[in-house]
Amino acid sequence: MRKSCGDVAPEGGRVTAYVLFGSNLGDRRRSIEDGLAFLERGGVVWSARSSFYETEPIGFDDQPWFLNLAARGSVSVSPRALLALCKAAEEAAGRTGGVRFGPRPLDADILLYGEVELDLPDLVLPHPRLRERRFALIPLLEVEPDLRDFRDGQRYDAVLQRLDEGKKVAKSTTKGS
Ligand code: PH2
Ligand code: MG
Ligand code: MG
Repeated sequence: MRKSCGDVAPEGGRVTAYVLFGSNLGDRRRSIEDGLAFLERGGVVWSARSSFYETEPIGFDDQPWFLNLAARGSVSVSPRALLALCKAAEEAAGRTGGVRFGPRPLDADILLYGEVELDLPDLVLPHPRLRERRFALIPLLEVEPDLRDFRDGQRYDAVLQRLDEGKKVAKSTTKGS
């Protein structure tokens, strides 16, 4: 399914979407768990989630490390409605704007929404930086090892292997925040 309008909900069916959660302020694990639960209450049915990963910050170096986690869910709402849900989850976690790429208690980014391509001011799908970021590709591949970019058929694991972005990403071993 490829549509250019972010307002269209799947007709009668559901779409598989992948969401990346990130947090580098406060109780990071709690914020991500709460984010997952918030989207679930909004109708997302999660079917898989990755481990938590400790990840070196990108874009704005002088900030704490992130926890990142990717999850696969089935959704019945449009891309825009899913984005609104993600924003509401971020606000519920206490996020109030802040620096672009800077610290935040919760970030929930739609990586993929079925095979939809979108280029709206506030929502680009597939996520425009997915192929450049180890902190997104590694958790995504844990959930879906054989995933390919539907636009060119390239395997995301091959994209990851070629990437020399160099920032550290490691499975989190601690139970704390
Ligand atoms: N998110 C950003 C900017 N930088 N770095 C890491 N490691 N993980 C993130 O989720 C992240 C980031 C903007 O959303
Ligand atoms: Mg983000
Ligand atoms: Mg975001």
